[in-house]
Amino acid sequence: MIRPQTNAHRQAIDLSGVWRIRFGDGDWSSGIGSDDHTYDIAVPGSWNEQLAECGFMNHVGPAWLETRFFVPHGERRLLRFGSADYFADVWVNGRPAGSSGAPMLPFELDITELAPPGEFATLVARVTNELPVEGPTQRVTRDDYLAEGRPRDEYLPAVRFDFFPYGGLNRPIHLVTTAVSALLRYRIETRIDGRVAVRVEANGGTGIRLTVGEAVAEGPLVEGSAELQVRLNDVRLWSPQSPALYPLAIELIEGDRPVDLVEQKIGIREIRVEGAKLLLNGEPIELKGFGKHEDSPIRGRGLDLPLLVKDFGLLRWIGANSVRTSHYPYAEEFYDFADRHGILVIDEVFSINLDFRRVTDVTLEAHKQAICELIERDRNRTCVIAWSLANEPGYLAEPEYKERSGAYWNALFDHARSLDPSRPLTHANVGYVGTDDPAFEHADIVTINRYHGWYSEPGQLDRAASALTRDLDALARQGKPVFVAEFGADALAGQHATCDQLFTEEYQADLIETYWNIIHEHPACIGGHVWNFADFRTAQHGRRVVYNLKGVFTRNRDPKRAAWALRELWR
Ligand code: BDP
Repeated sequence: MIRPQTNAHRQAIDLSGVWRIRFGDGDWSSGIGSDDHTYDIAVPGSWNEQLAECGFMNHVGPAWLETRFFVPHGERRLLRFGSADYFADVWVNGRPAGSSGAPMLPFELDITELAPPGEFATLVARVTNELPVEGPTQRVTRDDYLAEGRPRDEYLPAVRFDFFPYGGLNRPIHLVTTAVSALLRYRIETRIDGRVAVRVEANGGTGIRLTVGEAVAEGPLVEGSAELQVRLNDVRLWSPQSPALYPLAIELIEGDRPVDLVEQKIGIREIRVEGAKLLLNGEPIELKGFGKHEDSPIRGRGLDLPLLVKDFGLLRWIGANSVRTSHYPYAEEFYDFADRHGILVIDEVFSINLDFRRVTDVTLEAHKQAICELIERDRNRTCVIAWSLANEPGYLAEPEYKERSGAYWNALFDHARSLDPSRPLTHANVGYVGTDDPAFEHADIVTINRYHGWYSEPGQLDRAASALTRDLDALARQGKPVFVAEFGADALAGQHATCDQLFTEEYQADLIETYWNIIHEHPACIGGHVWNFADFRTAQHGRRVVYNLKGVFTRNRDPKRAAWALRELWR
């Protein structure tokens, strides 16, 4: 799948705007009507906060979204969704156009036959934010909570994770036109000696011209694919200090004229694990940064470009060099910023808190599919330095996790490695599972999330520090790099105390500083990510005051005391 773009050969029309929405289980595939049950909805944007006053804040289930668009001329006409949260079926002019794939990832539908050029067409998408029971992130219902005997753990909306299950079309949707002869996909490999190899697949055409910076190569297409290589002279390597990017262009040639073109920017860098070190361009690198969320007031998970500008400015201000896309693939625009700003990304698949009592073969297949689609989307990204295959599986400390997950991880890590042997693999381990997590055996980087000093040893930083050191020492015996992907404390901005007190700005800053000093000094530790960059909305629950307040910035991006402390530590 090619990222939507406009040039002499292809056109991408952004369908963002005000659409109409209707909630419910009926069939509105040929049009949602215009009665009192339809509402305005801005796309991209989640329906929850936008339509809270109409009663849809906590809506989990289907919604029907509709827009009308003008269909320009172009031999092939495609609809390209950045994502649909979490699943969508689409109709154009009342006829089925297709469905989404793995949640939080793009999908493309060929609507050439459904939408004649020179006319308006109607698009209806049935979007649901309901998860399947057997998915890599599993559905939970109120009844499940009760059956599990944990009524105090009930969340509204019901979820197995600690962020809001926003629904809707949260990323841009494009109408793309191309010629019938068109580029279909490409795979870039770079080497720090300046070699850039590209494998291209195309429909039609006779040859490919590859241009990277000043270097050009041409080659024939054989059975729809071609492999080309160029070599850059005096290559400037990409790194957080100097995120040099080269323009890369792939042209599809038919006879002697170009019929398609795709362009992107690419950096030249190498990422490698050696012993307990993570090497970027051959030098050890310490990861300093955050787990984030796609979350902002009113938009929910909807793409918000001003927020991206602000967040990347704040990452620089605070001295961070990396982010994990906790707990799902982010919008492609995020990776554009990361490539340009030199932010290293641990790219996480949408698999959170897998409960192994409910894992089946269907779960494994869906998990593999999600990894496949994630790697397909992001493999050409310079910023992506590792794949995270799951967050906190076995989080209920269910005995089934240790008994049954070995074979699951074996299959999953093998699968990811076969798709991309060039990047390290990891997963984020939960404290309840402990340091003998069966997934560690397969991971290249041993990653942990730890809340000593918060959920355990509350308010006791000395005990928290000893517990963290014990964990790191135990993990270091594996001889692999150890990474702390989450640590942190909630702080209500403006809450203060003179002694160690949960929820105060002082305690959050002190805890983060205590952890950072241990992480920074530990020989096996390659760095840490504070949980979280900013406060974020989560489902209603007795342990949360509207938001998860572990942000070092508020949801509106004002700094808490911890932000200043980190700036001091990191810059
Ligand atoms: C971790 C989860 C993260 C939560 C965090 C917390 O990975 O999603 O938000 O705990 O409790 O276990 O704040």
